[in-house]
Amino acid sequence: MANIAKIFASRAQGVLQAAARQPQVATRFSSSSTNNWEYIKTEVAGEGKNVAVITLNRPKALNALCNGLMKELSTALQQFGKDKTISAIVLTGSEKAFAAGADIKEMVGNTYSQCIQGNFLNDWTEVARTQKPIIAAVNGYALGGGCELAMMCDIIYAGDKAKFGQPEIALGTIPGAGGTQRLTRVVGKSKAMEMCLTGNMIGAQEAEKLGLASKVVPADQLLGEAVKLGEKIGTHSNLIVQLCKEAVNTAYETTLQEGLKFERRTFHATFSTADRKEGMTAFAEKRPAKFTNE
Ligand code: CO8
Repeated sequence: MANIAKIFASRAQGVLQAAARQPQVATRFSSSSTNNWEYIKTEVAGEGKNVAVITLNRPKALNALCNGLMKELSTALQQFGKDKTISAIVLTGSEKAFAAGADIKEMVGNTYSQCIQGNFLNDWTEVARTQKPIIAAVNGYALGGGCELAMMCDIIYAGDKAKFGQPEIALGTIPGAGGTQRLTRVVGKSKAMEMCLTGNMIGAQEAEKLGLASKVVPADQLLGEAVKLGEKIGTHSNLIVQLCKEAVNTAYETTLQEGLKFERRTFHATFSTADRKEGMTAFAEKRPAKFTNE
């Protein structure tokens, strides 16, 4: 919220100046009915109010991902997923911590049979299931489940003081929500092994160099840049963006040949949409496209 307030303040200093240096971000509270969140905050940002911002809000525990928080996050994602006015979702935390991992104190007494029978982790899959693009805006610590949560998102923007790590090994356990799998696919075996076996953290610049984060920005500009990215994605057809996201994700799930086949068929499928026709017609007529998400 503090970051959003800063963005508001800079807009008030002068619209032209803000346009040149800062993303133009307006916020309003979501019109969804379930807004009595305990562990998160939800807002809608951007000039067109089409970018949802979900802020993890458990500052005293560095946004440790307790069951209650993960349930709320899933609910918010489902609500924004169904909201036709929302084009992209930004997931963020505080300046000190995106999330310092699963809640260790909550997990400490768990037994194997409780994990199995309680379907432990079930509430962690919603981020990866969401059809709309999700941008993780990571300031501070993204550790353990926090790093895994960021990796479930589609794009990671990092504040310049962000720290990523999989420190589960020091707790006598291993990553359980993608740390040994997604991290390895992104940074390769040697670096993933080093991070998972030592628990050592890497900084934002290294994360960018390794392809874990796509951009590093000064911490106080992170949320604005992430919203700006969501707005840029939102200028395109939401329908085609979803198809494109699905095609890129398929690269992680299948062989190259199968992935290329899926991509080709999806490309062909865009020719059944009004937005493909509008996009190409608008180009030929030298005018901006007006997409209808049909
Ligand atoms: N769980 C619970 N509480 C936490 C967590 C956490 N992961 N991280 C921090 N906190 C709490 C601290 O206990 C402390 O609470 P209190 O004030 O009541 O003592 C408060 O947050 C502030 O933390 P610190 O005082 O430790 O702050 P520092 O600035 O000194 O240190 C660190 C910051 C380095 C981030 C430190 O807090 C730390 O090492 N945290 C734990 C990091 C970690 O090990 N994460 C991995 C957790 S295991 C995991 O994520 C497994 C994922 C598996 C899949 C998901 C399953 C659900």
